[in-house]
Amino acid sequence: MKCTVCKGPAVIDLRRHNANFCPEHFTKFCRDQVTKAIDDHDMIAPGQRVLVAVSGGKDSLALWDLLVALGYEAEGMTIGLGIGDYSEASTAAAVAYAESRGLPLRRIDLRADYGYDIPTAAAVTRRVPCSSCGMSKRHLIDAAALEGGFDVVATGHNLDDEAAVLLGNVLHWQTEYLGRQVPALPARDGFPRKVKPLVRLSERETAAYCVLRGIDYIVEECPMAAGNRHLRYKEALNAIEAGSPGTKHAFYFEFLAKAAGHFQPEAAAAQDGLTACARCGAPTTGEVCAFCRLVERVEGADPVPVELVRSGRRR
Ligand code: Q46
Ligand code: ZN
Ligand code: ZN
Repeated sequence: MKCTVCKGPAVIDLRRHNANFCPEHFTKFCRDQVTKAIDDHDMIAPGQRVLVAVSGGKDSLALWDLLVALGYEAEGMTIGLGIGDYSEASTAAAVAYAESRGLPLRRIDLRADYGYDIPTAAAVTRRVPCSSCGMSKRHLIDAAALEGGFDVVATGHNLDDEAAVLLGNVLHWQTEYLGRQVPALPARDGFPRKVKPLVRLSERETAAYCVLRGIDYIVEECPMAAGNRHLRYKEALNAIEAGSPGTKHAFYFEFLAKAAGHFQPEAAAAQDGLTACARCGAPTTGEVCAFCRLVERVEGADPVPVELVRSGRRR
């Protein structure tokens, strides 16, 4: 297998691009794809400060590395979710990367700073862990970005993630979510600008990028995700992609080009009438935001071990 660019030995084949790359040209390919995503969707202007949401997985570490390589001033932020060994290993990977590259990393720990963790929140609220987890992460990253004066928040969602979320939103015709499923969400009262610079890269590509760049990422997936709908949608799309390379890319980018705009008025309307949370000032539809209500409910509850939540015994 030869590199499509230099004819040297290739280390990866990308069927949807009908190309093979050596390490040097694959790294360049990744940078070019991120540059194109940033340019096409006006994600980050030169000189803007970026807060990168870092989990310690391949996507967020590849994103941080790519943004720094492209010359952006990108600071990391990681949140200790308290999901047993998985969270410890995630934080360790984020810290190790930041230290090895001399990059600034902000750290929050849900248990130490807010008195709860995700398994306990899931058990007390009797909802799937990803519900309180996603909400907590969004709230804390938004708040940190605004407090720290960042221009934009960047997250490591890749093409596989976005295509799977799109499939879920289409299967259930979640029109409000469809209107918000864009790679660059503008800042609005109380919300920072949010961008997804990896939307043109697949998860196989972000993993290969990390290996070639010597980035140690946490390989295990979150134990709370096992068997969830998002993973089933990914598997379904992978099966289609295997027979027709490029399908995921077409599904997502043709949606952006031809359909997303139709749903935006509905998404915008859902944001009307937001006021500031009486406790923390974050935008909310009620008097107190969902994060403050969650903290009030779960703070001080006896910690629930990960295994109990995973096995469903507390749900
Ligand atoms: S960390 Fe949190 Fe994810 Fe784990 S509990 Fe769900 S949302 S799966 S990206
Ligand atoms: Zn090459
Ligand atoms: Zn609040």
